[in-house]
Amino acid sequence: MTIADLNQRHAIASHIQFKEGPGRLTVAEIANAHASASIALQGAHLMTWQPKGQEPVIWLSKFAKFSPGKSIRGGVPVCWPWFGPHASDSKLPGHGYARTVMWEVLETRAMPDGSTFIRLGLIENDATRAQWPHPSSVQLEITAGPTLHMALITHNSGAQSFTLGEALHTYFHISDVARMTIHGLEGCDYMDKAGGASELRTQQGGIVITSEVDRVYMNTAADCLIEDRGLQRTIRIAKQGSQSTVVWNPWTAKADQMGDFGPEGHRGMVCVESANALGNVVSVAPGETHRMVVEYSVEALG
Ligand code: TA6
Repeated sequence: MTIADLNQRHAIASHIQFKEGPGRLTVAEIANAHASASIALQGAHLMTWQPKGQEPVIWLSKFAKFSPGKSIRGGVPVCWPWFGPHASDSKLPGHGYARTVMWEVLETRAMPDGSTFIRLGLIENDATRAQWPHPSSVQLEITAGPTLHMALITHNSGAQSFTLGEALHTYFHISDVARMTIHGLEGCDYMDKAGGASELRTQQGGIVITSEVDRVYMNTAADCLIEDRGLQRTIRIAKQGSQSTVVWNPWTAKADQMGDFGPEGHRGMVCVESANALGNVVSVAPGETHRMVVEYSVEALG
């Protein structure tokens, strides 16, 4: 569908319109009374969300690369239908294929509270079915307003159960990693993957980051709070349908190696990802619909 067709069918004045973005990617631009946001149709990739009167809440690298089939550094990459490396085929893309294929706009709506709603669906093709031979569909619902609400909805339309790994791999904007503490995971067991390790540990106290952190916290449905002393704000991450929370900061060496963080770019971000990964992967029965939902909000520092 051309951008003109998208606007003809789905644009809503004072809410949402469609434009050609960087790398000629088609982008939905949301601007309403409460917030602004932008979403690349490739990967249904939310790139920005900024409530009125707030600093951006979602981090997007100034050095992100925008090109067809390439994952964008920052925003909310959709990891689906597996998280991390594929269980048996290392040739398949890390974190699944959903974030690098085209999604279509299924619906847009102006919400009664002034927020903007958009629903997108992944467009399957022979290449995706070759990687994931399970009759299924996946949609992402986004409501952008004073909070950001996202629902990743998987339906099993086949006759066999399948095992699903998933994450909303969200990059949050912070003042500086040295002025930030993450609460909500105290006492939680996690798989520590930093430096390529795989060590089972238990979280003691809040999370303070002073080197590479790559942790999959398991069996937790808890809200997380990113306490940012620099911006004098707390970002609340509430979730449903997710039993894993991933916390990641690549630190200097890994960020430099990845090449799209920019100098010291890692200092302004932290990933807190709502997921179902490792032992928390989900079995979806025939005919079942599984929803993983997050809601992000900003509060004054308590
Ligand atoms: O969620 C953390 C993680 O799995 C890290 O191990 C790192 O690979 C990160 O995701 C980013 O992966 P990407 O494929 O987006 O560069």
